[in-house]
Amino acid sequence: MAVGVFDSGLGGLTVLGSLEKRLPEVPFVYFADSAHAPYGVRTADNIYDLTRPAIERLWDEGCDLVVLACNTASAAALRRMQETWLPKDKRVLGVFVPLIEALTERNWGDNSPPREVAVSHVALFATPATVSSRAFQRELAFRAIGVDVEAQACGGVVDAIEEGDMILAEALVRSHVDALKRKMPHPQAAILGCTHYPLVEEVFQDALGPDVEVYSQANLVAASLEDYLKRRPEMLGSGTERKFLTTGDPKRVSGRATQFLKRSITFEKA
Ligand code: DGN
Repeated sequence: MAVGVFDSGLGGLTVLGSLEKRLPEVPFVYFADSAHAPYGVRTADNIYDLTRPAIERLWDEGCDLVVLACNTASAAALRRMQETWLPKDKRVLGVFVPLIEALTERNWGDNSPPREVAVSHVALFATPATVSSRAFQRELAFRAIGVDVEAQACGGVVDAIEEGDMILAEALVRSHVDALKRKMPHPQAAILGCTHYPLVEEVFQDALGPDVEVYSQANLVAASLEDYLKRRPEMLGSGTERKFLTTGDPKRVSGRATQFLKRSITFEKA
């Protein structure tokens, strides 16, 4: 049984890269809904309607466990799926809870530094759909009481990355960080709430300055999946199978993916 990894496009590859490092003996099937990317400007209903068939396609590949390596889909569709649709023998995990847990642990965990240095001003960077869903802010308010969150919807960044236009992506990141700083001049931490953003993490860090702790998802999600699989060994397959599916043009998507993961990746038509 392979683990399915889903994103609207290439961003989930940042999560897949960390999953492969941490769980090299687990087979993975990656699904990129490139024909419909970006999801960040779509309505919640539309995102739900697109995410469902993608998950079903991963079930057809034998993936009873699917990681939604997409904050936009996790924010817009995951809870509704879990409440109304998912059969008992299937699991779909989202990506933002591990991040929020890391922040909560940082402030209140056993190994955390003393409370005086707790992080209380947090910047959240995510797609317009994730920001307007308020899913992050809701989870943070619920788990990390006393943390002040300022969200910045980063329009255009995912599109620029999908197009491979890293100069535009960098310029957009800098302007979104400036916009955030006008609302919250001194954030102590920043959450990169989109799986595409680790591809421009250095730009975020540079624009925010060295004193801001940047929380990026890929490693946190991989650690959380490893933990989950230890508790649910029946969901753990073995083998090193890697399969890459896309609803877009496989040749074009393979080219971009190869560039991002820095190894040869071949996508097939989903
Ligand atoms: N990587 C997706 C996320 O984490 O939200 C981007 C979604 C999109 O298509 N804009």
